[in-house]
Amino acid sequence: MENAVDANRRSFLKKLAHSAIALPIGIQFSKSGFAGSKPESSPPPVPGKEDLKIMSDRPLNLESSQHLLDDEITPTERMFVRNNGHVPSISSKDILDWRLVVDGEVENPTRFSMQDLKTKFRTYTYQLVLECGGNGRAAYIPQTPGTQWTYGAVACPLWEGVRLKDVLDYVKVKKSAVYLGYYGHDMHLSGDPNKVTISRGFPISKALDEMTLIAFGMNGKDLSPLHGFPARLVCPGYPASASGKWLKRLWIRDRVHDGMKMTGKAYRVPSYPVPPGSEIPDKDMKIIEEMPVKSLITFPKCGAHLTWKQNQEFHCRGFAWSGFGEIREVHVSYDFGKSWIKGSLKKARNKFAWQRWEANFSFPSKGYYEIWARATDLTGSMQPMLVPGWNPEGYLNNAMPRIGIYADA
Ligand SMILES: Nc1nc2c(c(=O)[nH]1)N[C@H]1C(S)=C(S)[C@@H](COP(=O)(O)O)O[C@H]1N2
Ligand SMILES: [Mo]
Repeated sequence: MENAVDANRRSFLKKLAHSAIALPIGIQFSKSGFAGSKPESSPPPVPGKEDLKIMSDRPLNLESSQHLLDDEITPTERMFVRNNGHVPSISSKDILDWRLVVDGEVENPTRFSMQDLKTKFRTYTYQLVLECGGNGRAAYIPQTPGTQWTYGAVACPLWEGVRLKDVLDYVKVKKSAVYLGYYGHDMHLSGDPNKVTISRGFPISKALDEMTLIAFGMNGKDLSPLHGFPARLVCPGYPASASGKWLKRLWIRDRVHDGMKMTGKAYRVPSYPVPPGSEIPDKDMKIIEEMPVKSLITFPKCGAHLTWKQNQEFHCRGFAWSGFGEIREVHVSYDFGKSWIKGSLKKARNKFAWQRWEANFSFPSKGYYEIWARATDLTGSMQPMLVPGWNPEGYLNNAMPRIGIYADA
């Protein structure tokens, strides 16, 4: 007869079996290392984001997961949330008073109302990937500080807004302009109104790129309060930290912006490979710009049970993207990389949108399989099988995604 200890042990071993695919790359589980305060015993789900995992509640950070990201266009309910401070309370009543200041190295510093943005400039709608620079951080060994994201800090919704370039042309950027820095309305976690939560930016050349937007809409609606209402930057291809939310000011600088979280270890990586766990002198750190090639397996769901028959075709699919442009090919393996099947790949809706990949294959026998996917972009850069170069804050993990499934006879 089985006693309680045996039963416990059995369930422990069962859990371990599930985690076997997870642990080497830290995929499903993350135990510690939250950037913010850990939620105390399962906090209530966040309205409109019920399916997402609460990674911390102060600041509020919500993670999606591979199978939830199966839509071509990510629904707002399934888009991750990453905050560094408190979500400001700006409602549609405040929109008449809201202004966006654009100043610094420009001929005509201007305060734009929402009406100005919408009437002075043409509106564009693009589907653009937004991925947190720390997506996949949970897999780094030794563990690094920050939210322990696994796969789900990425999304590809539709963004509606004006080109930042058109706004900058209007205010006439001076020759001395080097960089753009943003400021938002969110309050520092300490509650001190004089402290800046985050103020990042990007080179002026990226600001003048025709795909960089000041967005006021997402998926056909006004931006939601969590995603930056009334206006945010969308700087595609760069870590999402460049895409400032709840905008209040865009400051054109004559030097590399040195705002909050632009310096030190924040969103910076060593400029040469370093051994795991090392200390890197500040002068050897560089700002992350283009995000590396990456993919997701969005179907089937990790852990799914499928019915196996001889020669039966199985279907799997996902998305692939790269900050360097188009994806060239995606391959899939179910035998730990011994053999690879080339998937089919759709064109992107526009530059910097993710691309759908699909693959069909049959398993040689019933059993448990790990499915891996690997994307290669047009520059020839391919996703590594294992976690790439360690860095102090655990950015840029673009290792191949993996899921485990059961093919049951
Ligand atoms: N004002 C402001 N903008 C911000 C942040 C923030 O904390 N405050 N977080 C940044 C980071 S680190 C990320 S990953 C993205 C997340 O965007 P999302 O919450 O809409 O998914 O917003 C960026 N823009
Ligand atoms: Mo981020």
